[in-house]
Amino acid sequence: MIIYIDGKYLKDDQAKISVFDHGFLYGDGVFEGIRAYNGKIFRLKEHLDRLFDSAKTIDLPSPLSKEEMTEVICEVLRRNKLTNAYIRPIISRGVGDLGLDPRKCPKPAVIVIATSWGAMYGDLYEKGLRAITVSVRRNSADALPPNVKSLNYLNNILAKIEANYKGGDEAIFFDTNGYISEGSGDNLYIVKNGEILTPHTLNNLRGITRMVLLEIAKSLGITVKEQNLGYFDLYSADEVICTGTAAEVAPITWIDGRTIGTGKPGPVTRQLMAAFKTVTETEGYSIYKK
Ligand code: PXG
Repeated sequence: MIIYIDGKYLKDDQAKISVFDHGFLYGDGVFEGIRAYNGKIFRLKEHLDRLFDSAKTIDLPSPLSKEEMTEVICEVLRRNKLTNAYIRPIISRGVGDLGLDPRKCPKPAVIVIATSWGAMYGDLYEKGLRAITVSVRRNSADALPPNVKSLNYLNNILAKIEANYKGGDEAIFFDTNGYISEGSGDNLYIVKNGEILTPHTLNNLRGITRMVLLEIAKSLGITVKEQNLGYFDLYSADEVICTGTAAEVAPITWIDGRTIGTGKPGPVTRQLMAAFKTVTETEGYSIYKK
């Protein structure tokens, strides 16, 4: 595997960062998770926009422009001969001292890893996922905004740990006000009476897959409402869906012991899954065209 680090394309056993890198010491940095399908990178512009917006929010200047980052990502994919891939660009604060002051880190680091990765949930796209609402709350927007895709994912990892030991495939977060926020690595939707209801995006990550799902719903003539949602909406939903670059579009059919709807992926979910597949198969930024 070939990995990009700060201007060099290195074999994975050579690709190393310093123990003084603040991405490692403090989770001080940002990242993206992007997929490529059939030699085309899906929604690359949107992912790079979010990466740079996350970096801006934590006052981290990117050593590469978006154009340069695009070229590096394509080069990593080409060097690894990948056509279907999961791509992980990272901008870290870089090497500093043991203090947390970012002014001691003169040179942010850029890393790009790419690997082949198929469907995340295997047969659960047919069976549906079991989800657990977790007691840990999503980081509040006035502390570390969930909109920042930062290298500090401990909040999400705590949720995943809780879902794991309670026997869930995925966690469902509430925010500190008791409103539904998102999954540990995906956005959430409820289908009720043929309409899609989904939380506003102040208490979750502004998912690129979410953006695509809402576009698809619009094109299919399905009404989407962005609103606050609670336990009641979740348990009494006809269908529950989660979306993310890793998860893609996946049905949730069981939450905290309640069967959701019929207990099988519902008609709206199936329609959206099929339409999403078509979109990922048709559009994207060509890796190999030059
Ligand atoms: N919320 C959170 C907290 C995420 O991390 C999403 C929503 C969905 O966003 P996109 O833009 O991908 O539709 C994410 C992204 C994993 C994994 O291994 C998942 C993500 C990122 C990195 C790893 O499960 N999801």
